[in-house]
Amino acid sequence: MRDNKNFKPFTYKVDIKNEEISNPDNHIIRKLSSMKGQYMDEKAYEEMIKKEDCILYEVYEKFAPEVEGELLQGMSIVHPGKVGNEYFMTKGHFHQILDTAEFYYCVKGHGYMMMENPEGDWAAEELLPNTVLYVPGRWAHRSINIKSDEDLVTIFAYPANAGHDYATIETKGFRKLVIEENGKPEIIDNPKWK
Ligand code: S6P
Ligand code: ZN
Repeated sequence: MRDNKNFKPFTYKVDIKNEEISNPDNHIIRKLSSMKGQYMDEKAYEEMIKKEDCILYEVYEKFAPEVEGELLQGMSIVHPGKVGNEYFMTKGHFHQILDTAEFYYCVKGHGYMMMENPEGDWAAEELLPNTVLYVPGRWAHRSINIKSDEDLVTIFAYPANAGHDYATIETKGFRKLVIEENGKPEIIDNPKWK
């Protein structure tokens, strides 16, 4: 939808227990195979994918016209698990229109949002139920689930015309990674960061 002249107000229900929103317009399922080269331990990745191309995360979207001023919304669900000692996470992206922000509201689980901007700053904010996270424009963002037995579930909203730049992160990676060390999450430098 490129025009919002006939777009009407709407409501939808958020079902936290079943991790669903009512009448989603889209359901994205991202599997291990879509994350090639993104995890630090490539051997662990290859061994895991040989066994099963498992689901890492899912997104339910509510569309809005892709014009300035509208908001695209949805629910993001990162499943628990690790590749080697690195937690399951989203691909992560900059918005194509770099100066566009995003709102996140965590409803379930425990994790981090890893963020960085082209100016060289990075930030990792903890996500727990009822935490609201504001990702300012210019900041790439990736959700990371640090629980071993529960999904990380967030509600998000961002400008519907923002678009996604996945290529920058696919090539460079994030500066920092979140891994498990002695049973606890640790933020480390990404040895492959370019
Ligand atoms: C979109 C927003 C989220 C993510 C989702 C999956 O701008 O940040 O809907 O799309 O969490 O992450 P990714 O990096 O695969 O799009
Ligand atoms: Zn985003």
